[in-house]
Amino acid sequence: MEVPIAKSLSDIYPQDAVESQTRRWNNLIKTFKESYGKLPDFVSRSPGRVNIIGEHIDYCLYEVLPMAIEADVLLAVSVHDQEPGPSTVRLTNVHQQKFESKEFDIPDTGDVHIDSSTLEWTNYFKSGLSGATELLRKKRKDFQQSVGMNILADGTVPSGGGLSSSAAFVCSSALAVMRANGEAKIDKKELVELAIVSERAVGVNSGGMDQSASVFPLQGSALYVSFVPELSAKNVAFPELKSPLVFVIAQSFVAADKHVTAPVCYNLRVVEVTLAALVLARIFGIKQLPSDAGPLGVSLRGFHDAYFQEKEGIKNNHTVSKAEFRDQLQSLVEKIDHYLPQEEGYTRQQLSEILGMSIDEIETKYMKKFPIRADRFKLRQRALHVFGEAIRVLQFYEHLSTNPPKDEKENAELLKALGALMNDTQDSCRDLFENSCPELDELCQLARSAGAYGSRLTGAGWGGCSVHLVPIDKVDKVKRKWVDEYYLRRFPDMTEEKLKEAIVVSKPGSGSCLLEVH
Ligand code: NG1
Ligand code: MG
Repeated sequence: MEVPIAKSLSDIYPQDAVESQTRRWNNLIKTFKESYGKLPDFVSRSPGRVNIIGEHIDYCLYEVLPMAIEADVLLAVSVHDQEPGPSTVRLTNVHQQKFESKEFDIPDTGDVHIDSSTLEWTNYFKSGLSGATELLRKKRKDFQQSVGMNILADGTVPSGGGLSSSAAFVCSSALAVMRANGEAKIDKKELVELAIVSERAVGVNSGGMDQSASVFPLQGSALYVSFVPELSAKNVAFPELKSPLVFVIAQSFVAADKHVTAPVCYNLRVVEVTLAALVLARIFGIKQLPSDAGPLGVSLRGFHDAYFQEKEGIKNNHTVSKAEFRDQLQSLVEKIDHYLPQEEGYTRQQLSEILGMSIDEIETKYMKKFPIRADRFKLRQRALHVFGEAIRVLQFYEHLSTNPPKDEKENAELLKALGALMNDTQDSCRDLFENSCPELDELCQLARSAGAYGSRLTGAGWGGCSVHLVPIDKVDKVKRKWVDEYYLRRFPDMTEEKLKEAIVVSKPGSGSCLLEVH
């Protein structure tokens, strides 16, 4: 499947957004002309995403269900004709005051140096550029160095907010570099895979959900993303409903940027779920966990598949039915309950005894790649969340795949069932995975009290965004509740502008695309 070339903005945005997006587009083109004295050759676009359900399980290689949102990153680009010597890249941003312009040369080697110790907005472009350069070298034996470019960026995905601003930027950058170097047809899967590798280069070891949800989606559908046996994505259309599914996204405004919380939180969870896989393999006598795409080389999914292969002779566990897979997960939840009873986290010493490895070996193999600080590792809670969450994703998927409700009553029952799964995810994130925070818990409680069917944090958590499934006739009531009892109370001097950014009603949007500029 190729990245489409949009003929007009109504190919990309929902009808009621076309007018405002046209104004934004005209401003982008005008500002580009002012900055670089000519029209851009093309614009590359990649949206942010909201994860509907399936939290912190993508790097465990379990399926997730995100959707693209309207907010996105637009990169207007003009290509330098290739003069000999280093090619220059100029980057400016429509939000001049926030993101200062940058210029850098791509050396003759074509290699791009990324200093991921600084939180430079252009690092995301550089990571997309280095990923695309690598892919182009694979595709063309003589490819060495990308052409130079003049770029104007306009991003509307709030950063550090759990809506994958980073993935949107990396994907739109990689797409721009591929197009600037003459790739007419760009395969979506190749683009996602290069974006996943690129984003890891800027220091966050993401699972791959964000990049998939930014590139693959078709308008009006959610995306069922699978990571085994390899990355794949399937559009899942929402059923035609009398009262449509409205997802409302609310910012907590608690800064959850993973570059800040990562050493303490996000990457610690990656270590904990990896250790859980290793310990479970040991407990159930699985000699060798298969190495897989997990950020640290093994995953709970890898343990899951190895367990059923060894205990029930299921050679290729990727071919079992969703119902059978769910039963397997349910049986794993019961096993954890019994075999991983320790509530307080496991110490390095205990891990060393269970795994038969020295503490030094465990640290070198699993705690060096991403710096973490912890004395105990809560294997039980993290594994219970992951297996339970994988079950909820399957249940949510099944609800979406049943035939559409035939009357209001069935319609409401479907929305209630979807919402209940989202509420269960929030409870599991709060109590087992411990990646919520009081502000997110409050936003969820307020929304439910005002009529939301389901409310949960979305993205990494520890702040950032929440997502709510709200009956269309309750949206205003939910917004009012938040403004009165959350935003104005916690941020009394919040401007109207900021409030507008706080709450976003989002319909399932379309993924990456290119736009020609005439
Ligand atoms: P956010 O916080 O939206 O960037 C992060 C990861 C995802 C996934 C979610 C938790 C990155 C770039 N993305 O999403 O892969 O693990 O947390 O489900 O780290
Ligand atoms: Mg991100």
